[in-house]
Amino acid sequence: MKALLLIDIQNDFVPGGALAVAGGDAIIPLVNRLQPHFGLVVATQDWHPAGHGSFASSHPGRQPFEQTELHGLPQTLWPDHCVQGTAGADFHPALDQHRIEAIFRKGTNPEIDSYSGFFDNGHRKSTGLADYLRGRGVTQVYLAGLAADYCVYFSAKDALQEGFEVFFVEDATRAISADGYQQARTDLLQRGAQFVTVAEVAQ
Ligand code: VGL
Ligand code: ZN
Repeated sequence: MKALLLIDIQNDFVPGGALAVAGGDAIIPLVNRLQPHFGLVVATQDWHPAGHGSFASSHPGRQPFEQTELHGLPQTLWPDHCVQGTAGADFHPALDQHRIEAIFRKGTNPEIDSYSGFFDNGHRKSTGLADYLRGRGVTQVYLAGLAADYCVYFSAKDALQEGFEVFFVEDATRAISADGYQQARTDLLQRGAQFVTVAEVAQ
């Protein structure tokens, strides 16, 4: 059984949003085309409280995209984004939501960031996504969404570690940094992920 994981397709990650990924809105028609080809569609949602520790605004004198440490973990500082209950945290209005059976929220703990849909960045707390997928008989996980070099990448890595066969739907993602994405891609290939296109999946 194969599942489609839609990672963080939220207003703040598309052009006009607080942490816009270039071309992020271009994936939405592709993602909608993919959905009917899966027995299960699950979404994740970046869902930060105001004042989250990953926000540059929580660290006086620091700017977005600088590197720092947050409670012992390396942390990129981000613009305020995906604040719980704001329009920026909503799914993009063009995303077809009627097949999404479950939504896993992450990033709620102000003291730790959470890129993966499975675990926080310290691998301390599980969201329950892996057990949910296993409970539904899923063995193959296809990933699409934003951003390719952060939340999609970390979700793919955890999916592999959890024993799923992983397919990265490359044209249904966009990256924050092209260099970062090349490193992520190389790492995922070494770990055994497969890279596929929408046309290959939706036929
Ligand atoms: C993301 C940075 C911070 C993502 C979330 O969804 O890729 N990136 N929070
Ligand atoms: Zn975030």
